[in-house]
Amino acid sequence: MGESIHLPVSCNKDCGAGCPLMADVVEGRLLRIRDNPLRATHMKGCVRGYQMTRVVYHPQRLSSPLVRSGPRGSGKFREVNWDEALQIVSDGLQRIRATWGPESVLRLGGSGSCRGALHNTALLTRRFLSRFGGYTDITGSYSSGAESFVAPYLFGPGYVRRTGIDAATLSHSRLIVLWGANLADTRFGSELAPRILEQRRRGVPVIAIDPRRSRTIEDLADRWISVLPGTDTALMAAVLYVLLSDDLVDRSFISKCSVGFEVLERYVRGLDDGQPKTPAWARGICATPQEAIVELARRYGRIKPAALIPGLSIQRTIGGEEAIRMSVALQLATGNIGILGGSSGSNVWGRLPEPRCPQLPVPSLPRPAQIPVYCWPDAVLQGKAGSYPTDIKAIYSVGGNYISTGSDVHKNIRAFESVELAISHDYFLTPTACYCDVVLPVTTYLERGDIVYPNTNHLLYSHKVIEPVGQGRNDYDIFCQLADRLGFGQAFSEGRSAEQWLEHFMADSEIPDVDEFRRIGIYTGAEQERCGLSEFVSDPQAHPLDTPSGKIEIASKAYADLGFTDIPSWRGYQPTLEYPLYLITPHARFRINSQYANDPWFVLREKQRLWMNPRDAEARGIEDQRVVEVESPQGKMRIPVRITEGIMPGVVCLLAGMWPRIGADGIETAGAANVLTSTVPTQPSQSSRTHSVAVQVRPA
Ligand SMILES: Nc1nc2c(c(=O)[nH]1)N[C@H]1C(S)=C(S)[C@@H](COP(=O)(O)OP(=O)(O)OC[C@H]3O[C@@H](n4cnc5c(=O)[nH]c(N)nc54)[C@H](O)[C@@H]3O)O[C@H]1N2
Ligand SMILES: Nc1nc2c(c(=O)[nH]1)N[C@H]1C(S)=C(S)[C@@H](COP(=O)(O)OP(=O)(O)OC[C@H]3O[C@@H](n4cnc5c(=O)[nH]c(N)nc54)[C@H](O)[C@@H]3O)O[C@H]1N2
Ligand SMILES: [Mo]
Repeated sequence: MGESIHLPVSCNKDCGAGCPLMADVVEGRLLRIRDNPLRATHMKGCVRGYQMTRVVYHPQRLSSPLVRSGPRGSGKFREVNWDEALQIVSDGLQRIRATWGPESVLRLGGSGSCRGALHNTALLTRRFLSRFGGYTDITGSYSSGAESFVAPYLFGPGYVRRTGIDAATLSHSRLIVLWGANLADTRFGSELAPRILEQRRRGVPVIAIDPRRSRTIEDLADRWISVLPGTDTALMAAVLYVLLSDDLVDRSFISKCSVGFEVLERYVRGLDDGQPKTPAWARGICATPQEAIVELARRYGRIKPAALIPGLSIQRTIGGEEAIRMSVALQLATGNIGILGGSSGSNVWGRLPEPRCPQLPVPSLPRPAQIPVYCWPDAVLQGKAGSYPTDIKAIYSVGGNYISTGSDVHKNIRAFESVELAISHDYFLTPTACYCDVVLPVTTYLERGDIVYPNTNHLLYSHKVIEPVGQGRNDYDIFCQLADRLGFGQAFSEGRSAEQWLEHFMADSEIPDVDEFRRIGIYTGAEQERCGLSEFVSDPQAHPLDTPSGKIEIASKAYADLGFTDIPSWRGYQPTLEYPLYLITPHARFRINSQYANDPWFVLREKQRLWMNPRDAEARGIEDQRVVEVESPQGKMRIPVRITEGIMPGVVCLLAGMWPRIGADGIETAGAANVLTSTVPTQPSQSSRTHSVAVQVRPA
């Protein structure tokens, strides 16, 4: 037996988890990833972390820099050495800057490595392009664009460090409502699902509201309430109607902590529009049975404290802004904000401050031009003529696979085809990399050290446990080498190696014993039961919010000035006669966005199928496992169907993240959901609406 080492690591991925893991390495080869034995008992990793060995030693992993040798998208590349690749990139960038100005370079990506202090794909690219002289950046997020947009109107700009809960506080909850949250799969921290399961075992009711029977409903919840996608605001309004009629609202809490509730009450009672938002009204919109709405409202109104945890799904819909605002109104009406076991704000991402430890700084100047991420292909294709701030001539994509993960794959491809230069850093030749001119192979998190922020009151240390595979280099080192060639090497690196940056961050952190931190891999902040807004709720006068009123703004004048109602109100999205089915595209258990979609081990565990209710299948003469044609205004797909009662009638489901495979006839056959989705965003946030898609399905 050769030398064997065991070192703490942490996935640097976008499931909000940042799990404390342990890597077992023998003779320089990664053998296994398991939970860090020194973690707190409720922290648990998942299959995507444990199986990372498959990614590290994947037969398709890029081993050398690539330069395109055929048409974009053909997948034809020649291998070149690093010197040549870096020279081509720096010459290309210089030419673009000289001809069109630096802002003609668009930064894309960011989800690849997103929790690290240094090896953070978004921060590194921003820092590099700032030093380059400027660029066009993407703003908002695919994940939570609508939620982040409305939160300041509700809680003030300071919401970022004020709202949110620690998973441990759920041990005080006597009811848990998972509203469009599939935490068994999507996680949002290593502790949330284990904590909910523990409560469930103690007899705490767990209700899940979802158009489909997700794994959360199988494993964590004891009650499934179905709802048509994008109609949660109407369902919530009806819950509020029952709370008001049964006198289950906490009037003194409401007046102490908020403004505008009386305007919302008029809306819910239908005093101005003549339409009370009754369960019968909601059933007509949501297809949720009336009894289920009444039962939900009575349980939520009577059992205290109750944690209502919205998933991000409810806001990736047309009108998703209002679903988030209405979910805050429900938490407020029942007095569940700012109390242990309740919920505090309306997000599953922990937003309370992490322990202090700096990360790679991004210069504030020059300020990049900005485009909403959800509309990036429109900005590329239309430029200034389409009222976007810049004309894009080059794309620099680091840690993203936006041809697959952006909505409207066909449009994304046209956008990449339209630019003069496209560069990608990745460890696979993704569909996006296939449309680039130069692809630079990078390391995975196991091949470099980093500090990871898990979005809880912890910091994690992730060691470099193996040498880079093939010729892979760290994004940081690639940018240093490019910056040297472009003449701003010192400004980019400040003379520090990657290791020296980490030491610099830790020296400036609250971690008392850095050696201990590296050894254990976990630093635990003192308070593990933090509850956002608790100070405010205990004394709103002494601890006002930074909203105009100092309180939670259920009616917001500033929001109304955008051309929408001051209170949350239902504005819906409904399928058409031509495209009569709602399509949802949730996140897959065995993928993280589009990652792992190129490995049969993961793909075979969750075969890509179109979920369809027997009623819809029968109406179309479709049999189980048969190939069907799915069509939206954006594209067509052929895919086998899975007929199941696990999805409600009128709705079909395709898990997100497959890499598109488009035939000569233009039809997609891998089940890549985004050939069907549209880049027309939800407003006013200009954000993602990947759960508001209308399609038709026929036998193929
Ligand atoms: N395993 C895994 N975990 C992940 C990710 C991943 O790809 N894989 N991605 C990570 C990222 S980047 C993000 S942003 C988050 C995403 O987190 P979420 O947005 O919360 O995840 P989704 O899977 O889109 O949706 C959650 C559940 O809501 C249901 N749903 C869909 N539409 C609606 C609706 O209109 N109303 C209601 N009530 N329910 C609806 C879906 O069926 C699903 O079961 O997950 C993170 N975690
Ligand atoms: N239909 C539909 N589409 C969706 C969603 C949906 O729910 N439905 N969800 C949306 C959401 S919430 C999100 S966040 C986006 C995510 O979309 P993306 O940001 O494109 O995320 P990933 O697919 O995870 O792609 C990350 C890429 O980075 C690479 N990578 C990983 N680590 C590193 C690294 O250290 N360095 C470099 N250079 N590369 C690295 C991976 O190999 C992978 O190719 O997708 C969105 N797309
Ligand atoms: Mo996301």
